[in-house]
Amino acid sequence: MRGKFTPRSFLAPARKTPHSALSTSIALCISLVSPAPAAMAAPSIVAELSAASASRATAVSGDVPDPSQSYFVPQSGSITAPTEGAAAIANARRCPATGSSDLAHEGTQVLKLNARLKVVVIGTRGLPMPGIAASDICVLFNGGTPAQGFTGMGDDSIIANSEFNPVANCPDVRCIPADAPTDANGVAYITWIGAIPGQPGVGQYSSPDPTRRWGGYAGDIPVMVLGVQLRGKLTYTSPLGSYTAHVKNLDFMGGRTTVLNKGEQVNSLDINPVRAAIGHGYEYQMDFDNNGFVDLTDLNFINAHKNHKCNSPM
Ligand SMILES: [Ca+2]
Ligand SMILES: [Ca+2]
Repeated sequence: MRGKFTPRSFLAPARKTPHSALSTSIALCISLVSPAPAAMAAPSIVAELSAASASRATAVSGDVPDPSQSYFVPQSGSITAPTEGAAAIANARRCPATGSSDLAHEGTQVLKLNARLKVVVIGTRGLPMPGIAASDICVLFNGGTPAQGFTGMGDDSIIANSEFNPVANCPDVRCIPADAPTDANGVAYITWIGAIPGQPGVGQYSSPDPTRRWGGYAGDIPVMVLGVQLRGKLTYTSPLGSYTAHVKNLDFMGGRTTVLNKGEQVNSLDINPVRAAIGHGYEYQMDFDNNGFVDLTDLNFINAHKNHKCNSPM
């Protein structure tokens, strides 16, 4: 579909159930490395972490994040004059190889121009919440699919696990944390490729974090702060709920069953649907440059990453 964007474009469907339970004072932000996937769903563990988050929120600011005032926005470019909205989303695209193994493509093709989320945390008293630890601010993955035994409050179609993708040595990712704690204005950044230490919102392209590789596409990845799920805005002036957190991925097919070593790689299963979409119905997740239609530019882009996986190219 050629033409203008609508907010609906940024609310791409996610293959998961609603996270209604998260709107209470809730849960957690689990840093990396899960135990056995199913263990994440154990009620006792969730309850324990929930209490820890709430306690920490109170200790930090005497308040908890208010999801009706807090929000996140897709950005790219500089911190002082950021790009937001559709143009920023165009930079939030990745290959599962992105990391130190694929320097040639970083910054120019994938997760480029400091593609990030800006997170603004306002407490229930209406005041910014400074000093929230980076690890308490998470883009949350379960790590795999329910069919693979992964459950929890994170996204359930992102593939980010070594258990089912051992040959390519794919990392176990559960939380993409903020670059730094919230500042005096309650602002933090989640730079998708990882940030330069001491420079939140500025991508670390020279030595990207190899533990941030993942496969699969999801249109609505939970963004959690101290256990509270926030909603997104397309730009800072847009209404709450006008954007859902997502990163387009050249690997969007495969790896969601229990068959080993099928995930987090770009091959014909991903490329053929892009070719087939040209001239047909619009497929948002295949519109890698986010210009409103799928064409040869998108096909050439994915073709250039054929056979890339977590550990290749080296
Ligand atoms: Ca794939
Ligand atoms: Ca396109």
